[in-house]
Amino acid sequence: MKRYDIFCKIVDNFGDIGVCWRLARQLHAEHSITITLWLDDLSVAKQLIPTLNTHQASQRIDGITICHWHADSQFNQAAEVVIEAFGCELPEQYLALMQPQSIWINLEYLSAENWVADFHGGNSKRGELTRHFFFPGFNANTGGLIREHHIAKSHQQLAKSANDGVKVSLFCYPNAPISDLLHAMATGTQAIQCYVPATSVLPKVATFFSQENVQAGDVLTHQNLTVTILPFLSQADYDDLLASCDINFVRGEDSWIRAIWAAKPFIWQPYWQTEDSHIIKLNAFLDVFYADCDHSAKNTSTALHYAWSSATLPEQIWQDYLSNINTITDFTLAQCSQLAALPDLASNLVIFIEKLRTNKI
Ligand code: TRH
Repeated sequence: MKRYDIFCKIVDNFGDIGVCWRLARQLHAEHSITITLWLDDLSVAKQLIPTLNTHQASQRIDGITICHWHADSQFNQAAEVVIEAFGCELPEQYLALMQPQSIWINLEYLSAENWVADFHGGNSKRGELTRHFFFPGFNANTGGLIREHHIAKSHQQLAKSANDGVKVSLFCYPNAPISDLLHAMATGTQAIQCYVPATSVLPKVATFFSQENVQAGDVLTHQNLTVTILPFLSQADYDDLLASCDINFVRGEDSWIRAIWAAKPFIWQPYWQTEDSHIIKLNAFLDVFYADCDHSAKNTSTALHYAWSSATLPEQIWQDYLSNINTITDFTLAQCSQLAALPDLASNLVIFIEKLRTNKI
């Protein structure tokens, strides 16, 4: 059995663990690879993996060995393949155990920008070791997108809910114009059921409903809008929420990709970066994803994305989006199928590693 070690530092938010956990499970389940996932923050991870025991230094979940990685961690042996997630910096003692033939991969962040294809597969030397850069991306010249093999089929099987209004899930950074969106939903002509997993946006939701605070289990109504506060869900339950809603507000990296596979209209909020780098990422994605979309549906999707990444969201932009929702729904489904025809990230990674192992790159 092949063995990979994955190192994941939870910098902030949930994306680092979200991507690493998904990748670890897929490499194990679909490629029969023995995975040890080294995690520096078990309590954040527990929110996505509820069965995780935060007091245990090492444990096995879904066939993955999860180890707590901390400043005093001691390593006896390095795996043949080491995946460093998002430049998290491998421990010095572990690096010292690695050999020149060790396969060291740095898994990079996802972006739809053109430069990604040029940098994917590049490498740099560190002493005798070589660090290879593996970039996720939206075309065949990149590492691809994380997608489990069962995904498309399981979503096709989901029955469309009838007559209970437009179902929306809301996961975003607190700086999004949340009150504006809730206001637009409340005053629109269509009934909206909005599901909000408990994250840092709850104070904003509470303020909109003139409450001191809101919590999981609360159902709040204003005009045509009903908001249901959910607990923070396990990753599997969150995936199901995306698949069962009509429109998904997502953010960061992992929920963004997952919204694509849910094959429902979605609005992505990139993680805020200095010098408007996140807007460059947003532009690149909108250009790639909506390139072949009907003019009006494209304009309204683009307008909603830009407003959602700014301080204000004019009511009309949301109404225009809803007016185009059937076209956007059909288009998103078609895009999902097209992207799902490309090889997935885990398979690309395994092939890349095999080529390195046999000196074919
Ligand atoms: O949490 P994020 O904002 O993570 C981000 C990105 O990864 C970004 O690239 C990075 O720079 C920054 O963190 C530090 O969003 P993301 O990537 O969507 O990760 C959220 C994960 O949490 C995803 O795997 C889905 C999961 N999740 C649940 O498991 N349950 C929930 O209830 C919700 C709302 C999310």
